[in-house]
Amino acid sequence: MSLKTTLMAAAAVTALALPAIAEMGKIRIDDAYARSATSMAKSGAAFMGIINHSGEDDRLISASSDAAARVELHTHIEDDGVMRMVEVEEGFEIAAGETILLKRGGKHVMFMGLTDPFEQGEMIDVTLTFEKAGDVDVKIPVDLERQPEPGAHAVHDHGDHSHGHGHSHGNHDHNVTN
Ligand SMILES: [Cu+2]
Repeated sequence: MSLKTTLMAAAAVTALALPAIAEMGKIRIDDAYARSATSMAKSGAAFMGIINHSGEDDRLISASSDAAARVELHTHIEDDGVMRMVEVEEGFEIAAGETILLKRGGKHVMFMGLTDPFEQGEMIDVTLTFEKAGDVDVKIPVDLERQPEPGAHAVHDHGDHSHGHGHSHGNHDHNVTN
């Protein structure tokens, strides 16, 4: 190859590569959806994949939305054999090039004090704030019909505890994510 064609080939590659880089955000949100347990629920949750395309480790540190009075980052922990959700104040770390999954029975974005009940097909505007990438605005569709992914700790769903044990279910609010 002559020097001239080499330079032209290099220029062509650069011209092709630049728009792709410009379009590719450092953070990509994949397959997001939001739900609440019932149409009367005062709280809901959102689930998604978060892909860190940047070359550096990042961290989702907070989320905000007009859809609820408070938006928190939560996960589930097992406490005495019972799954319980807790706020994760340090947020969710996403190593460079890695993907984390927010899913039923695990990490999630929690909406507390819904402005309006979630309605099927409605879009929720959410701002995810990352330590390095900054604010990422996402529109998250409400999907009340979606079933938990396989392996999403369905065994910890408390639905079948209501069969004849007669104990109180007063703290079942956390089931909203299951
Ligand atoms: Cu929660």
